[in-house]
Amino acid sequence: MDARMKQKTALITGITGQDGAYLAEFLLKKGYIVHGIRRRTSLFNTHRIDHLYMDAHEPNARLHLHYGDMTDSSSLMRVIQKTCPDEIYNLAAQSHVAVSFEEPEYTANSDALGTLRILEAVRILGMAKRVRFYQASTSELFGLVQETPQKETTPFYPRSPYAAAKLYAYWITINYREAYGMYACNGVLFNHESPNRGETFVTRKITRALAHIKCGLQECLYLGNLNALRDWGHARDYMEAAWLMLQQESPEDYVVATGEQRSVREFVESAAENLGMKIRWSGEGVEEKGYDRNGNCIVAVDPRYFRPTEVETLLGDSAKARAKLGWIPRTSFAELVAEMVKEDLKEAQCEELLKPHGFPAVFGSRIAS
Ligand code: NDP
Ligand code: GDR
Repeated sequence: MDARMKQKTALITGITGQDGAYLAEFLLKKGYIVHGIRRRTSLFNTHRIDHLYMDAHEPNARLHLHYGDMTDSSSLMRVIQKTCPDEIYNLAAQSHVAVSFEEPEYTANSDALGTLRILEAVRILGMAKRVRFYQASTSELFGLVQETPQKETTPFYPRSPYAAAKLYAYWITINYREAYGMYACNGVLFNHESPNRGETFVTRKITRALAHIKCGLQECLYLGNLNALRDWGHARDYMEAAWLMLQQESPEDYVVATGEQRSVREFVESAAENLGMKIRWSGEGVEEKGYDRNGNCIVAVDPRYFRPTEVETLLGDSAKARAKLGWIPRTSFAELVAEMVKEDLKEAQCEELLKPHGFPAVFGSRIAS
């Protein structure tokens, strides 16, 4: 820890998710005491932060977990009161866009009202003037894009129940800033990935499936819209930007993006290349297929993964974050894909060794594909 810095306390909602794990690691390295809210699940959900955890009986333990849920005001109030944080990072959400069409009401409850519950708890507890609040806002707010590239002033046009819920969360954060003088910021983050990415998001689904195909554990990867364009960065880099937003003199909202755009198809090609596989495409639309050197179909379109309303293209302009926060994305697209493929190949190779001995899949679920 920087000796001049008073030891700070942070509370992270969504600490068991991709971003929560990177942020917890980052803050612990900076000397913070880190509290995280986890929800009760029937299976362990802490694998992303296990490496950071020390038994609470250890005198040096600085990571503490508390049960709570974004849909349960009293649990949020209790944890905030007990931990008395300097900074709150609100990362918890039903974060899957496609799933939000299946569970729109739950998504609104956890993502929109959940944000309100945290802000209101801070206000009721009389902490509005001392707590700094970060809201995990999203490029999905731009949806049907009105301007390219998208920046802080670009109008929003949400295209899913998830994005509509996040729009409420975005504005309620600004409202608490203006109404109660809270230090509250929106980080409008474009897609960010890592080997810790959930297995049903497209990048991880691709790297995981191609590694399985390489090891003879799977035959074909089924995807939806191959033409969707995204601005993909690394989660580790983006959590540094989230922290920087809470270290400024005054609270503001920032777009965080790489400024580079690629299609889902290009992501598949790049991942395949890392595995020494060359893909030859043939057909169009729902008939499009990707073949390996031996003529086996290893990628196919399945319309079940199409969304009722799609976000076709996103490309961010993070000039403000670069100028005011001094933030830059450190990881290139090629490095991101290589890191994800490397980790998924390791897992697939383990599974390849275990399978002949009758052991079931040890990493993730087959349903995730
Ligand atoms: P993940 O889906 O990996 O993690 C979501 C986290 O929220 C998990 O810890 C999950 O718990 C928790 N959670 C979900 N519902 C609840 C609930 N009702 N109560 C308490 N906790 C809950 O998402 P990411 O880490 O990728 O994203 C973090 C945040 O950033 C999300 O808000 C997301 O919407 C937003 N975002 C993400 C971007 C990205 O590209 N990754 C881009 C822009 C915004 P559990 O582990 O038990 O499931
Ligand atoms: P997104 O991420 O919707 O941008 O939301 P996702 O990886 O799910 O989709 C990106 C694009 O790929 C297309 N796609 C597929 N997507 C999935 N999941 N599965 C498929 O098989 C598939 N085939 C094609 C999608 O249609 C889409 O266009 C992520 C989440 O992390 C949000 O929480 C976050 O707010 C935004 O990024 C920024």
